[in-house]
Amino acid sequence: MTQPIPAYIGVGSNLADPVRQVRAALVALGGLKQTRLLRCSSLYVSAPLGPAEQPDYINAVAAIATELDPEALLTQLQDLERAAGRIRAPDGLRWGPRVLDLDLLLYGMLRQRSATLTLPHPGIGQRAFVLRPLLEIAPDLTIPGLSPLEQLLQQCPPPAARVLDEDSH
Ligand code: A4P
Ligand code: MG
Repeated sequence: MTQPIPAYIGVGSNLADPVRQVRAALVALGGLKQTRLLRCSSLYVSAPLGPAEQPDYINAVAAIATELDPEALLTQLQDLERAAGRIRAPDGLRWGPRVLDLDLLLYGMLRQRSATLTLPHPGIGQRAFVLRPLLEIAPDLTIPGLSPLEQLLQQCPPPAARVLDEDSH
């Protein structure tokens, strides 16, 4: 019996009713095999990072405890993306619009760089739409190799991220 590892998943969507997509993805994370959902952040709204002519994003972060190894977890996340209708074109626009994006932000304290998986996720330290929800659910979290969350957020370039007013949805 392997020891469950705490991991953090970044959830993002800017197509096909993004609020619904993100909520459904958070539920789906709770259904992954050998995995327990520990915490979910609020939903956050931000302007797109990357090409500007696409809708705003809804983002959230989930904390899980998993017995899956990192590669198996990534495969499960990609299965959920596919199930949500995401089509990953081989020549797809970098940072283009998507129905659902699930990034493995952190897997315990693991640091690795392989063809398929970089940990911590390379964007984690410069994205308010990741740092704000992380700070909400895990304020004391240490990201291997990086400054404390609060400090990263203070130095973070645009786009800014704000909590979604859930009453309006
Ligand atoms: N990969 C390597 N490491 C990881 C990891 N830690 N987690 C590989 C997930 N995937 C990882 O990802 C491309 C490849 O990265 C995968 O095959 C996997 O093996 P992808 O999801 O197919 O492509 P992508 O998401 O389009 O590319 P990229 O560069 O990962 O984009 P990001 O970093 O996910 O950014 N603006 C706002 N406001 N909010 C957003 O959420 N998201 C993006 C996408 C752009 N702009 C955004 C947002
Ligand atoms: Mg991605």
